[in-house]
Amino acid sequence: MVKFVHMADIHLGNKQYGSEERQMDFAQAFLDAIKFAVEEKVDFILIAGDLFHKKTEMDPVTLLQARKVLEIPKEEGIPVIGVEGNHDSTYFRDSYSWMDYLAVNGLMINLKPSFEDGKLKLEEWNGKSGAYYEFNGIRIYGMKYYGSISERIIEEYFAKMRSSKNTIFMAHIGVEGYVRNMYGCIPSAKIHKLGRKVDYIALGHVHKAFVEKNLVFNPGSLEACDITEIAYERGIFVVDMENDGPKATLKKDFYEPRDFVILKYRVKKGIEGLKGFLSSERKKIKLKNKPVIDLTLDVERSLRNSLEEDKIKELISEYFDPLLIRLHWDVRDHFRPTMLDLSTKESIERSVVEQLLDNYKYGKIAPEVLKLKKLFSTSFDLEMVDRLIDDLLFEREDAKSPQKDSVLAEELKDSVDSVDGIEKLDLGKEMEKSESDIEEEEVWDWRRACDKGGRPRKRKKL
Ligand SMILES: [Mn+2]
Repeated sequence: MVKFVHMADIHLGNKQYGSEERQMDFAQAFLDAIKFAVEEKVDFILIAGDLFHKKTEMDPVTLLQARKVLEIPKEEGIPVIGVEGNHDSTYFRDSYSWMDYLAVNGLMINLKPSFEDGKLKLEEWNGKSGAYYEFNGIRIYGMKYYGSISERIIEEYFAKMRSSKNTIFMAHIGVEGYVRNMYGCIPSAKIHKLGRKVDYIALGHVHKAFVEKNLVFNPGSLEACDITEIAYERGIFVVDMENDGPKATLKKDFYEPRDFVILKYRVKKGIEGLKGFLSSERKKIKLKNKPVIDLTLDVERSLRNSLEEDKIKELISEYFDPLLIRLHWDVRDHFRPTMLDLSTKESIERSVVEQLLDNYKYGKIAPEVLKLKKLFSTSFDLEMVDRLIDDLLFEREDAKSPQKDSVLAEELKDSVDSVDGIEKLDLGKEMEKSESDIEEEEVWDWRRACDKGGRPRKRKKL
């Protein structure tokens, strides 16, 4: 019998609200989860994506946190097997990720497929790369985040995976219906189809725990990455792989998550009323640690200026001893705004969005953003739209990085072209070369560290 722990969405390096303490929280949660797994004497640990919060800017503290924690299972000889999430890598381009870095340093196994002539290949982990890993007869397939083409890639996995007992499929992908933001999610049935070939589907991406038919398992994030996630159930799965299927338990008590208190107060007179409100709210809540206080003040414009933020924060501190305070103002006017007709509304919206994007030098994508906004305004949920826009900006920021030079061009082209159906990037000057000009050459090349299958690079003869 094999025993393992399945976790996901660690988000190391998430300096939430600019707070270093919050960054520590995320690392503490990871440390406690890993320590718990080691104490449980598991055979291996699965991390189903989003180990890190940011795919590019790595800071020394975050890297140290990852290394220090992963050294614990390494010393115990417990393999940590992961896949990259949308926060760990870009899916439209095959670049070296921080999880690759950890893999090269022997701290984890980072599973992903390779592509040859546009065909997906599932190869065994060779110490550097591979799409599956074998442990005592258990085979674990890993699929990194593929965004909008996930459904297609899953089909290819399905076609190529072995069909036998004791098979695990791990991927960073969401199942539709659990959270309002469906970005990166696919219909449940598409995932369940894999059940014909595998016994345990280890997912990550949706920050809320769920289980479907003792087959699909999603543990949720370790910490709340967003105020909307506070009420979600989350944890890590402890799983015994038995002959009649997996026996999984969602564990939550290995770690004490940060407390959040969300308050909304309508200011009627002045600060006096707020005192009473905070005092009575404080009595209602049991706190385990210094909380994040999120207070929205609903106030009429005429009263707004009489309220000083510092005073309010002082009051909150008195009652809650918070880690940090988030104040939001909901300022109302006496008069009702005139109703605008639809086209005026649209043009105002357009100029606001354009201006906003221009501030970040993203003016060019304003039409796309507006399109998205319009698309989603039909099933209207502003928060979901905003998160989508956020994701869009994130991808763009990544694409802007100055790596598109000639050295990487060839490699980039390989990886982009290999997955047909993805929009092809125009990489400019296609190098003219005949077969005879190219020879396989052993060169010391840092890129070989993550070269799939350790194939030698092809180099042009001088
Ligand atoms: Mn995540």
